[in-house]
Amino acid sequence: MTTPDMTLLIGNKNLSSWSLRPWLVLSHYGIAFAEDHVRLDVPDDRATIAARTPAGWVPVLWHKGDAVWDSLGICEYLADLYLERHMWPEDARARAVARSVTAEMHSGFAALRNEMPMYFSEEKEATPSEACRVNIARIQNIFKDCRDEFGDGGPFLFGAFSIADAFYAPVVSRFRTYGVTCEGAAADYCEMMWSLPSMQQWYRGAQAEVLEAEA
Ligand SMILES: N[C@@H](CCC(=O)N[C@@H](CS)C(=O)NCC(=O)O)C(=O)O
Repeated sequence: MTTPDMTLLIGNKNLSSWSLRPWLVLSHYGIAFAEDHVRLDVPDDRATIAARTPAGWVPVLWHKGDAVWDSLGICEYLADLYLERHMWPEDARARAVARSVTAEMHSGFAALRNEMPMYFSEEKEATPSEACRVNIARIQNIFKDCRDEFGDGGPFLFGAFSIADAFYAPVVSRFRTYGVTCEGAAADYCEMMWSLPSMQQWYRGAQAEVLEAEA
């Protein structure tokens, strides 16, 4: 077996929502890569993270000796590198909306992030503020609108899997963890995403980390 020329440095699978995004893109498309880890819940690893990452956070992709960082920077890099995989939708209008909702997730939803941090394999409780409820409603509308308008041809937001799905994957987990109920197309989308083999693989990794920490 040849060693993959890509290594993705990620944080804890249970906690690192930013790490999940490029990991899911690589895994879903079956691209060979090695995984390397830092622990976000171990204070000593702060120095490791600072020493091993250009911007002081994970994820970072190492490809042929060069670093690419930030979840969106990495996914864009992969989309360029593997043009034939169509990681963004082929249709120009769908692609524009996919980029818009991905950017919206990358730069927004602060209340949701703060009040419902990702715990991929655990059940948690939260009492969402008004701002958080607005975030949740907006995301549910994104799921419904994308499925309604662009969902022909597959079960994902834009039919076929795209980078947009990877960016919303942590929210699918948060909705589950915190018992946020969705209806109709949004509920179907969340169920489908949760049952994806790559999401379940990440889940098993997250579960193993939690069990190890408890042991
Ligand atoms: N905008 C960055 C955010 C990355 C980020 O915040 N990563 C967190 C883990 S999920 C991190 O590395 N934190 C470093 C630390 O806690 O010391 C991205 O999209 O990759």
